Amino acid sequence: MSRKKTSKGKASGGGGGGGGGGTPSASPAHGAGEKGAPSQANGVVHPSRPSLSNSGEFYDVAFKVMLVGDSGVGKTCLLVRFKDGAFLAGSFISTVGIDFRNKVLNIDAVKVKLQIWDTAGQERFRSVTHAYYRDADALLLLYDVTNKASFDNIQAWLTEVHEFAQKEVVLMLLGNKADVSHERVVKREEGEKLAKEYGVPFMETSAKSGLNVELAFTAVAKELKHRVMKEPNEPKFQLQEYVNREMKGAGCCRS
Ligand SMILES: Nc1nc2c(ncn2[C@@H]2O[C@H](COP(=O)(O)OP(=O)(O)OP(=O)(O)O)[C@@H](O)[C@H]2O)c(=O)[nH]1
Ligand SMILES: [Mg+2]
Repeated sequence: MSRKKTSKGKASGGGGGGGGGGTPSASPAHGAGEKGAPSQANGVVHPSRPSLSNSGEFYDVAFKVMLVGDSGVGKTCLLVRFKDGAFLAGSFISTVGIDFRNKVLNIDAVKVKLQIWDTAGQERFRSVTHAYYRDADALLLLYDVTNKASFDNIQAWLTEVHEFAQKEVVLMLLGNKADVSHERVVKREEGEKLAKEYGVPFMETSAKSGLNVELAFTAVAKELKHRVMKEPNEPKFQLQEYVNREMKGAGCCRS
């Protein structure tokens, strides 16, 4: 594919097709503004239609990434940490409906725009979020290592993913709040075991300390970029191997 520099919004491919990679397995994100302001109709919150933005950075390819998981696991905090490098401490404000933020990463000299959709974990918004799965190129499925129920619900989340997402969606399981030690109820090994059972890459993260946050999004961006820009003889990108290598290199979290 050509790697024409494209300003924000111009690689727009309505309905998840066109532009960017142009393959169904890696449909680029729709062209969009920097921040989606949700609108409300009949009590149901919908994001505004993606709009063109002139304030944009340039990018080569764009993808949609969705954050899913129970309410309170830290989806919004993870996104804020990644986007702004800050932690939302204090009282918990549960997300209403769905919202997105854009971030451009430089992956092997290619500018990859991630349009990251932050979904509400609360049950009452489930039907709203289902509608967005189909266009997602990647899903980050979170649980909270201090909340056993959020871990037990991963199976149900995976069932939803298989029902509503594209077959080729890039999936990653994240055990968030790894900074908490005294209240931890899910061991890292349990997360690893579950991930292995379902064949999905896994790592623990902390939106509070920043542990592995950048790595999680970078790994997904690398996988997606590889899918659309792989040279014919280049081997397939191994997401879990990359993550393991990077975590070891940082000496951060594997005993
Ligand atoms: N210690 C710690 N607390 C965290 C971390 N991530 C989030 N929290 C806290 O967990 C609570 C919930 O975080 P949110 O990011 O709002 O959770 P959410 O998954 O977006 O929840 P919904 O929007 O309801 O789906 C907040 O009080 C955060 O401060 C983390 O990595 N470590
Ligand atoms: Mg939230």
